[in-house]
Amino acid sequence: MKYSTEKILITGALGQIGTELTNRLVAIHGAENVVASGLDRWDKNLSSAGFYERMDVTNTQLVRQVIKDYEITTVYHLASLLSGTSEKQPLFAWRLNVEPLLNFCEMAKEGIISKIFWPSSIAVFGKGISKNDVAQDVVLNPTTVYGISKLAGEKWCEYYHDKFDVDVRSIRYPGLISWKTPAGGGTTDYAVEIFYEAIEQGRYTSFISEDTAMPMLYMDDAINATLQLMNAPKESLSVHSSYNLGGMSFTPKQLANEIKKEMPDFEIDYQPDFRQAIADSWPSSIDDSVAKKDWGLSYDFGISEMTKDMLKNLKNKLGKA
Ligand code: AKB
Repeated sequence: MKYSTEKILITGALGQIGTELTNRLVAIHGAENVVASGLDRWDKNLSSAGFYERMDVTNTQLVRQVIKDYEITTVYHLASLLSGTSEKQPLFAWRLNVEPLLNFCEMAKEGIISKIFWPSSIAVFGKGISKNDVAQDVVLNPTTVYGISKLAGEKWCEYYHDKFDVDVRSIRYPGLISWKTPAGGGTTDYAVEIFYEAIEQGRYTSFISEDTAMPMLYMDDAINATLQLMNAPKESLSVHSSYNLGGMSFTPKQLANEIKKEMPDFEIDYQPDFRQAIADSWPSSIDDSVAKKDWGLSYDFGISEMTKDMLKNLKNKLGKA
């Protein structure tokens, strides 16, 4: 049993970020202090949390009850619909991506919980903004349902912080690459699918065109950054909407070339679909110097370290080592 002053609730705990973040939080705070939650049945092989609540995060009363029952102090609110899926279900995306965040901010305002983490995305930038090294403080002009919901969420975070001193912290995640849990419904998902297909089929058809660069981040770096931000002293934080996080930047062709270094027979072709327009409206690279200055953001993985690690772990997972 570990002593911890924090009691943590994670929403979307069986998702791509949720599974890995939950296990890291358990290692730090102990299973008895971590409550995972989500819509799916609990998979104990995926999640080492001490408790699991199967709940719909849009059910305000149920969420409040769970917070009360477990005496939750800190919420990592990850449940969200990503960019591709949001275009297909715009009204549901708005409801899921914005309303539960407001519920958590209200609970923090009422003093029921003390800290919230909420993920934003590079989707907030949008059209008319320069493509490269996009700064922290540019005008935001999202053209996607997902980007609009994330921009609204950011503004709500800032509002609750400025007006009610709510401690809500956020990162604009780029595309996230991981091998433990697949991504689902995003525009940057090609950079995960490509590894599965490379190992299983030796080839991949990309739904993003060969020369479209997007910012990407390996999951280990994403989890480290999230915990660094959450552990930073409150006084050191100058951004209360959401911090830029750039990671690395590459195109599908550059990623395919990295894979070919490890698997010389790997082949790729390109058939862009509706997600190409989403990618075209996003930045190619991001300036994250404010996060580096405020809370010491740093990365361990570049494209080649990430590619080697992905292939090694995924081959083991898929029984193709
Ligand atoms: C998506 O592609 O929708 C996400 C994101 C960049 O927020 N991975």
